[in-house]
Amino acid sequence: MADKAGPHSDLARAQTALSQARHVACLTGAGISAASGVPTYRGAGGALWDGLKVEDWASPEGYARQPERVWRWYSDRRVQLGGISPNAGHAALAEIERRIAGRGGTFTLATQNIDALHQRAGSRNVLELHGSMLRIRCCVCEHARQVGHEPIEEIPACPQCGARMRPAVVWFGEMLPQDVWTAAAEAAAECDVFLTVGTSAVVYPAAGLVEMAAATGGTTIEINLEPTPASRLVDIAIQGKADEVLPELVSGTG
Ligand code: BJW
Ligand code: ZN
Repeated sequence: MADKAGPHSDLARAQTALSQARHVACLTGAGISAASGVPTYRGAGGALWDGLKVEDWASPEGYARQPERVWRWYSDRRVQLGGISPNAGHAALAEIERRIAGRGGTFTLATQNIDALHQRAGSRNVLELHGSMLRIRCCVCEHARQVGHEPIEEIPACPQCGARMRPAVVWFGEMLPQDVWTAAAEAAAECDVFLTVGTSAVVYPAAGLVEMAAATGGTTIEINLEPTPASRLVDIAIQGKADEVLPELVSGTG
């Protein structure tokens, strides 16, 4: 749990930095959704699906090899997502955005998560670095559409070109959406405070956002259950659960 002992604790320093900040950027990962019941990929509480690592499934090669199995995996996850809710960590980030926007600043939330829980908690300026489980797109042409939480048993064919549809997420070896990445990189480079929350900080280019923020002089704060490669880069590393630490951070922030 975070050291809450006094005015010089990590939490107090983070609260002070956030109170004074005008431009705040945040990177989130699977750990922020853990308290909602979404399994993480790695680290404490990390999950394997059917005994396989995420790298085995989440790639264009994995989909080409076993399309039905990978499609079903995403369909099951989408259905599960319909039964869960954002947690206090998501709510706290939405509250930070309201406060910063209320005093004329900017808050940019770059998330690696594909679960749309930040938007459901009320966050507005969300950049989905790795896409969304609630969208599917054609493997060949530009066609894409939103989907809900109902199961889709069969892989649909693209209504425009007939090719196979796929989840509109970013798999290993694929580029992030260019406009989304550019906006996230700019926010990281220009912010006064950068928060990295619940990410193992091993998947690039997203993990590079912490390095960008650290290099340009903003105060960098990590919130994670355990140390990560980002821990040695940041000014303040708070060990604890995102759904507990973030509300505490907000409660002491103007
Ligand atoms: C809590 C908590 C609580 C728990 N409170 N904390 C070397 C070799 C091979 C490849 C590469 C390489 N170097 C770089 C690459 C490229 C690769 C990469 O980074 N690989 C590394 C694994 C080595 N990156 C890519 O391929 C990316 N594209 C790219 O680089 O394009 C350029 C390029 C193109 C062609 C060739 C080469 C380069 C794309 C990456 C796409 C990642 N996609 C996934 C799957 C999404 C779809 C799906 O979910 O199905 O995105 S992988 C998976 O990892 C998912 C996540 O967004 C991502 C990051 O994970 P995250 O969010 O950090 O979660 P975890 O589980 O790792 O960590 C959770 C953390 O929370 C832990 O630290 C816990 O302790 C903590 N925690 N509970 C607070 N309650
Ligand atoms: Zn198509």
